[in-house]
Parts: sequence; structure tokens; C-alpha cells
Amino acid sequence: MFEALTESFTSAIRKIRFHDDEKALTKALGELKKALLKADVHHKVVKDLIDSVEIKTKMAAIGKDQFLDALRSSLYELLNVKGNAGFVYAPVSPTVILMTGLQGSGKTTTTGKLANFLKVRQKKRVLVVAADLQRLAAVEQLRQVCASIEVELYADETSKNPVDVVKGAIEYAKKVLVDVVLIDTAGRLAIDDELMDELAEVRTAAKPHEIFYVADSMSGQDAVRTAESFNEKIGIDGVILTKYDGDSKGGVALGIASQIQVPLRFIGAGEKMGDIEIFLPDRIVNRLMGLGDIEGLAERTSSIVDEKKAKELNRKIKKGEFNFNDFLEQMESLKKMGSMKSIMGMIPGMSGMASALKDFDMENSGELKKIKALVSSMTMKEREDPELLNNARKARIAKGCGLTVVDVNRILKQFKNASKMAKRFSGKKGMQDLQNMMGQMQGGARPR
Ligand SMILES: Nc1nc2c(ncn2[C@@H]2O[C@H](COP(=O)(O)OP(=O)(O)OP(=O)(O)O)[C@@H](O)[C@H]2O)c(=O)[nH]1
Ligand SMILES: [Mg+2]
Repeated sequence: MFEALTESFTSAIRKIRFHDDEKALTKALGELKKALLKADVHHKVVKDLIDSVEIKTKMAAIGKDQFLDALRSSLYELLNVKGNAGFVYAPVSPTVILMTGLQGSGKTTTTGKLANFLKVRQKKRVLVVAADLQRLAAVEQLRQVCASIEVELYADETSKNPVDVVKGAIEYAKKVLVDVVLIDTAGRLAIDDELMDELAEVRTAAKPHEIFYVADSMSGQDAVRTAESFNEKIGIDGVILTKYDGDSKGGVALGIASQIQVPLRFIGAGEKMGDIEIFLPDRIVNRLMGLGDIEGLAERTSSIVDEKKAKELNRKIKKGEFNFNDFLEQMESLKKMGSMKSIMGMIPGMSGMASALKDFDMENSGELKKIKALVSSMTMKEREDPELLNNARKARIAKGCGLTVVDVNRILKQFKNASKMAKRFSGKKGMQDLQNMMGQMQGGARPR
């Protein structure tokens, strides 16, 4: 995420030296301007940003540090508009959030992602409400989403009236002491009066603390325009941009808050439940300037990995008891974390590597399929104790999973290395080792 934008900023930063003249500044600003316009940031937003950086740099005397400070504070001002940031809880539970947006923008998926984020990361009890009674199968879709993240769903398929459903849901939420209620609503093809009226009625019934507008970032400046008219008609408190993974330009995220004066709160970048990130201006500024976001990375990991499980795993690794079941589980959770590319950009100094990894697809990787086949051909005992694997067993397994013995040996060796490496990283020097390894990787072969 943000690779294109980060590249624009870091390349402008590289153009400025410690002590410099006006010509160098003009050149850096000119390049930045071109890059931002290319990234589809609205021209007025670009102009304001560039002007602000120029004035601030000149006021402090032209030089690299001054330029960095100016850029940092101008970016922060651009992103930090009046309103809440991240997820904000109401003083009295339950916090009620109404999810709105055009048809297909990603409301239902985002409702699930947000529920998962609040449940796993913030340990909240979440109730998701199915108030889309327009589209056939909408309730069923939401039910599947909720089942996959193990979050409770409130639905009433006999009802045709979302207002009744919402009233029932709020009453229930209060009774069973839910922390957060997320209401998924019907999509609108365009802003038409009938559906707007329905939304207004739902709003009256739900009395939400906040209304989130879910916008498809791939629709570019259209996303900004529709968010603006939703804000005029219904009033919105936050924007969530979705499908950011498919938006190679990404500039909408930079401009939307200042353009409509409503803060951007979350960004969705992928179809999986873990593919959501909280949008906090100061963190994003660091990231855009190529400084990474370790906090965000930790959050991302912990929204996937169960803390208790992580501790247990750590214990096993240290004792050398890491087995094939753990291995498979780790692979699965890496998959849930989303693409490697989006993760790399969060590690300081690694943003440049993100583009090299863009084609590395965990889910469809042939290697991962082989590993899965291999593990599923093992007996339970073998999975728990890799030491059992003698030649006869290896031959049986190879047959069972349709691989050659050479393949089986190679994967087993990989597993041994992974388990050794894990043991190393679990120690005190772990992070240092990991960084060294990353450094080597950067100069080494690219993963396929
Ligand atoms: N790549 C990608 N796909 C997404 C993302 N968010 C949602 N989608 C996909 O977009 C499609 C529509 O998502 P939904 O969540 O059903 O959208 P919706 O707004 O609820 O749609 P309606 O209920 O019909 O109005 C689905 O295929 C999702 O998987 C995202 O961040 N990235
Ligand atoms: Mg939906």
C-alpha cells in the first residue's frame, strides 16, 4: 500500500541536499508535483500541498532537514481534518456504526473486516446487523462473512423492513451487552431519493454514533464526489476507502479528507478479512516519507495471530518442538495477512522492496500447494514428530501426495531450516538477525 505515493515523496526528498539553493528546491517541488498529479491526486490538493511545502521550507532556509520538516507538517495538515481518527468508542456502549455506500463499493466485506479488527485487535464484542434487505442473498453473504470471523450476526429474514431489523438489533445489543454494533445497509446504484429516504429512516432508528461512507478507491475522483453528496444528504463522519490493492495510483487517499473535510478512517486493500488498515495521519505521513510503520505492522500481525497461540508457538519453537502442524498453520496465517507487498511497505527501509514482491502470491503459490499436499499425506504422528520420517515413510508420503522423493526431501529440508531460523529469531537477538537477513534478501534473488 502507498508504494506509488511513497516513491514520489522519497524521490523528491533525494533531490534535496543538506545545504541547497532555490533552484534545487524548485526542481524537487516540480518533480513532486508531477508525480502527485500522475498518482491521481486532485490538482487543487497538489497545488496547496506544494505551496505549503515551499513556503515552509523557505521560511526555515532551504536544506534537507527543513524540506523534510516542511513536507512532514504539510502532509499532516492535509490528512488531519476535523473529526475522529481511527475507531472511536462512544462513552456508553454499544457504539453504533452505520455503514453506507454505493452498490458494490465493499460495504459488506468492510463490515466484516472492521468487525474482525475490533474483535481480535481490541478484544471487543461485536454484533453485525443485516439491514440490507434489498439485494437477494445479501443476508446470506453477510452470514458467511460473520461465520468466517466468528462474529455474531443479527438477521431477521422474515422482515422486509430494515428499520424494524435495526430496532430489534439495537434492543438486543443493549440486552446482551455488546460493545460495538455494525450495521450493513443496502447499496445504492446512484444517489436516488427513495433509497436515501430509507437510509434516513434507518439512521433515525439506529441513532448511530458515526456513519461511515465506504468508497471504492478505483473509481478515483468519483469516489470523492459521491462521498461529498452523501455527506450533504445524510451526513457522514468518516470515509473508508476499499479496493486500494487494485488502485495503482492511490492518490485519492491523499486528497479525499481535505476535499470533503471528513477524515479518512480505514483503508481496505484486499478481499481477505485481514486486509484492512487503520488510517492515522501521523503514521501514514511516516510511511509516505519512506520511514515505515512498525506499529501498523504489529497491529496487522496481531489482528491475525491469536496472542495465546503465538505464545504457545514461541514456547514450542524455543524447545525445538515446532512441527508440521505448526508449519502449516503459520503458512495459513501468513496467507491471511494479505499480500507480501502490502506488508513489506510497513517495514522501515523496505518500501523499495515492495514492488519486487508484488507478484508473490501466497495463496496460489505452487510451492505452498506442494507443502500442503505433503503434510496432508502424513500421519498425525509424523506431523507431530518430524524425526520419525525415515526413507520408507518418505517414499509412502511421496506416493500419497503425488510428489517425487526428491521434492519431498527438498521440502523437508526447507522445513528444518525454517524451524532452525524460527528458533534463532525467537531469541533476544531475533530482530537483529531478521534485519540482517532482510538486508541479504534485498541484494539477493527475488522470490518468484
Ligand atoms: N480486491 C479487493 N476487493 C474488494 C475489497 N473490498 C471488497 N472487495 C470485493 O468487492 C466486491 C463487492 O464487495 P461487497 O462487500 O459485497 O460490496 P457491497 O458494497 O456490500 O455491495 P452491495 O451489497 O451489493 O451494495 C466483492 O467481490 C468483494 O470481495 C478490497 O479492499 N479489495
Ligand atoms: Mg453488501
